[in-house]
Amino acid sequence: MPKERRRSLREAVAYRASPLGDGAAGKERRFSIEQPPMEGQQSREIPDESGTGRGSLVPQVTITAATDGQMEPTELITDMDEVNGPLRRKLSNSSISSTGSSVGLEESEDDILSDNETKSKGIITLEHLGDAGEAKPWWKLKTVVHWPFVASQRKRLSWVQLAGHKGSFKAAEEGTILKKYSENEKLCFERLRDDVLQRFVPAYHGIVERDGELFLQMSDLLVNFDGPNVMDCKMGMRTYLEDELVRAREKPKLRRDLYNKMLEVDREAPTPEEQKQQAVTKPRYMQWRESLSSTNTLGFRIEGIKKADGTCHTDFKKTRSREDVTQVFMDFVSRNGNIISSYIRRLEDIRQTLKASEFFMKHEVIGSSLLFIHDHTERADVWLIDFGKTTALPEGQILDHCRPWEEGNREDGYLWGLDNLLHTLASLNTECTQLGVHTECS
Ligand code: I3P
Repeated sequence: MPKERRRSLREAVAYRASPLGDGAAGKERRFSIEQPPMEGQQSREIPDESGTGRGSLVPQVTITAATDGQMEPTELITDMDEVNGPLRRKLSNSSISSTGSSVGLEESEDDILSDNETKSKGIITLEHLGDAGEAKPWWKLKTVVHWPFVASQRKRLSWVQLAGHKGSFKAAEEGTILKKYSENEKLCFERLRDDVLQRFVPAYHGIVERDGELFLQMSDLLVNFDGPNVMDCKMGMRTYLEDELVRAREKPKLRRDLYNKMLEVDREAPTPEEQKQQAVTKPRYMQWRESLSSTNTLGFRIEGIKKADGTCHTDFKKTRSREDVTQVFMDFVSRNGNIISSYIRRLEDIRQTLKASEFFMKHEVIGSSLLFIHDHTERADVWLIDFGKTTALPEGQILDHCRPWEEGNREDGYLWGLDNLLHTLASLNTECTQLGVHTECS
């Protein structure tokens, strides 16, 4: 059985179009939403570890599906002792010190993984709601409890995960998704609650348990789009933590799965020694990936694209030059000037907010993505996602996110990448180029 993979996961997003059908027999479930309690509902306070003393007031409804309800039982975690106790052993992520100065990504370098352990990319159909038009029990029940998402529920849902670890996401009630628990990501969500960046990150709804596993519940960013096109860009000039590098140096762990992934892209890439051992270390693989893609040259790389027509593209490992990246963006936005302008405005807003953000100043942001979403109505949005490897700096240290990285300075090149992203979009149509974009790093 493949070893369970954990840690930082790319955002999964729901896409309404493809059919789905099955689903586990959900007998009983409880759930949380950030709505004021409705009549007849109970509310429970979820303990808040952010230190702000603010817990979130969450209404709860207990639903018993009449027959073959399609949602799996989801248990809202209300007692952090549960998390810190038995469930902790099942956590899908490593622990991290509260200052972030030491990170324990215990399984990232731990052994040679089995060959069949792969990343999951592309369209994934999860157990989720059936066609409400067919009046499934789940749908009826929601009507009974005056569920707030009545109209949009009448659609079939399937999901697309553009990058990240297999099985990282589960469906949740309409408007939210469940992502495998990461202590680090949870801490980030809690800190972001009080930061100006909050409006650019998915709303965080707390921790839930399902089938003995913990998940972070967050808003589904695609919920207001009609046939969304989605692009995931991993930000920064570096995709591994300094800590990972140090640990790999102190105690190198060889990974056959990464060696095989390397071979898939370029049979000549491994050195003679690596060929002999049929394995590479993770930093070696990550650095090779960065140099092959635009991470090192532009400070971001394209990880995956899901188009409204249902096609999914994740093979951008060798998309490196500015020209290649520009071409991919051009296809993604179908040369639509309005969408390009909206993306530029949103990115400039994000840039300004990042500059003002205390959270951003005090964190090394590694492996985080910008998620671009637009649809045929020309609605376009960009969100900051995936904080599994975003790490707090030691007290007193700050980053400017523009300077080049030297080991020890923990710079991540996030703003430099964002500037390059802005230039790429601005170059897509003359009108935008004439307007110019405001950047500082590049
Ligand atoms: C993966 C990618 C992920 C990384 C993962 C790599 O490579 O770099 O970001 O996970 O490491 O295998 P690829 O994109 O080529 O599939 P983390 O960011 O969580 O480190 P992993 O195999 O140790 O999960």
